[in-house]
Amino acid sequence: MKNEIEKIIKKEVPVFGVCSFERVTENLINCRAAGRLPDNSRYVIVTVFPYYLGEEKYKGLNISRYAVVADYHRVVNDRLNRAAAELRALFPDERFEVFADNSPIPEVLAAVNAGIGVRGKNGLLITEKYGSWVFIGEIVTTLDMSDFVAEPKKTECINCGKCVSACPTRALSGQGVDKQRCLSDITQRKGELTPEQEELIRKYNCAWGCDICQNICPMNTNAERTPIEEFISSSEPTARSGMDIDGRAFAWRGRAVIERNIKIIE
Ligand code: B12
Repeated sequence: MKNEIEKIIKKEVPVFGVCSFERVTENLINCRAAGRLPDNSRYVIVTVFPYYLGEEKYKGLNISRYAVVADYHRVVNDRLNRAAAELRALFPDERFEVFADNSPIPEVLAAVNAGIGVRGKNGLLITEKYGSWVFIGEIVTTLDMSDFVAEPKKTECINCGKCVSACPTRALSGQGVDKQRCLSDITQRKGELTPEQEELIRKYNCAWGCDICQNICPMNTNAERTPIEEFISSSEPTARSGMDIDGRAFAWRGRAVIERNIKIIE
């Protein structure tokens, strides 16, 4: 049965691991999606979707790399929903709930506990093969998956501190991210920005998100390119005024925010 489960998941996603639900219960994120958590959740099947495309695909870049590819919320949900449907057919008495980003699961913590990678000082998951250029999604289940659980060998990065020093807003302390300071968060805020915030967006030429702490990371140097077809076939490194935002990672925030930022950098 273990092989069959593995085959179903691997058909949709190149890397996965399993951590017990207990490992994340103390840190669950309070959100609406938490209502979908099964009462007797036992395991989290944590999956990662690489998105690095190779440097040549980032010419003219004015958004962060994760927003260059098709909206990962759709890609991850579509693929994991397919896997969950097959798992439900195999185990009709068990529950399989799919989450990605908009999730009560602290995804980096779950991925580290599932042995998929280490946590960087920038708070992000860093995998051996794809670096930190990965999205995380998960299937929470009531199925006994104890056979899949393996203790992580390593949980923390090489600790060089380059991300902490490179962050222009000093959002990184080494313990995690200060959301209020993080430039990625600033680019996503609604309404008017302060002149200092506008200057940051202009200086780093980023209309959406921020990759400074990942670009500097030595553990990202040899990251492999994504094998995910939906990401390879749909990349667009430049955001322009009046563009079609449907299917892009910033669409959920509405047109006004991305248009405001484009105006700042143009
Ligand atoms: C809210 C959010 C943001 C906010 C706030 C970030 C934050 N960490 O608070 C903002 C808008 C700033 C943001 C920015 C980004 N985000 Co974001 N974000 C999230 C989201 C939705 C929730 C994060 C959260 O609130 N976690 C809970 C808090 C309490 O976690 P924490 O502060 O890290 O605290 C934990 C640690 O301190 C940990 N801890 C302490 N010591 C140790 C030691 C070890 C060894 C371990 C394992 C843990 C640990 O315990 C705490 C509880 O888990 C997650 C998706 C999810 N559901 O997890 C995506 C997510 C973390 N984001 C993601 C991405 C891609 C980004 C950006 C790179 C996007 C960009 N290019 O602009 C940036 C990166 C900025 C950065 N350095 O974090 C990815 C990360 C993928 C990866 N490789 O790790 C996620 C997982 C989404 C996804 N599904 O792929 N994000």
